[in-house]
Amino acid sequence: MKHLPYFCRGEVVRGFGRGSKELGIPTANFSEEVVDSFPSDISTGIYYGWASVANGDVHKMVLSIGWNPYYKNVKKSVETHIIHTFKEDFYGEILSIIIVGYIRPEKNFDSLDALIAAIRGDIEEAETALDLPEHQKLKEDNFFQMTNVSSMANGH
Ligand code: ADP
Ligand code: RBF
Ligand code: MG
Repeated sequence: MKHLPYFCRGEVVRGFGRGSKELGIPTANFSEEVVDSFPSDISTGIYYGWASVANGDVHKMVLSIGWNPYYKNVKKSVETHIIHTFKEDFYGEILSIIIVGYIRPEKNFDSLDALIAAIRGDIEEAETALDLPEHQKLKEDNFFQMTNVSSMANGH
């Protein structure tokens, strides 16, 4: 798929405030500037990859790019669910991600339960795919070692 792997870094901002509460699946939202910096022709939909918060450990993640048809959003969002249990929220921290693979397009659902079931399926698919050797290499990528702004200019 065009644009993959895609490297991205930015601050975690407050989103719509319904991720963890309603779904039990918190999603770290990127700021509008980061969302607008994405290639305009990158497909909306659900992806998997690697994520690190504030220079911490690298974890598996699933990512949603798009308009969340279930909630009829007008503004495009980029939301990362990290497959890891964190002790605390990390609003304001820098989130680094590598988007590795595409799972499916965004869909509308008849119920919240159906949306949650679909996301659970995405997480399973991500868990399996990211165990492949070719994806393990990206987990070790230098991108996760360089976190200050000047190194970003030299890197990806
Ligand atoms: P919001 O609508 O503000 O994005 P969410 O309910 O989606 O709220 O929760 C997202 C927040 O939860 C993140 O910004 C982060 O601070 C926190 N969080 C805790 N654990 C995770 C996780 N595993 N993945 C993503 N965010 C998490
Ligand atoms: N929203 C949708 O409306 N349709 C989807 O198919 C959809 N798939 C998602 C898949 C994943 C892995 C994640 C993390 C989110 C997905 N969402 C989807 C977004 C979800 O609606 C959003 O996280 C909540 O609205 C919280 O902001
Ligand atoms: Mg969120």
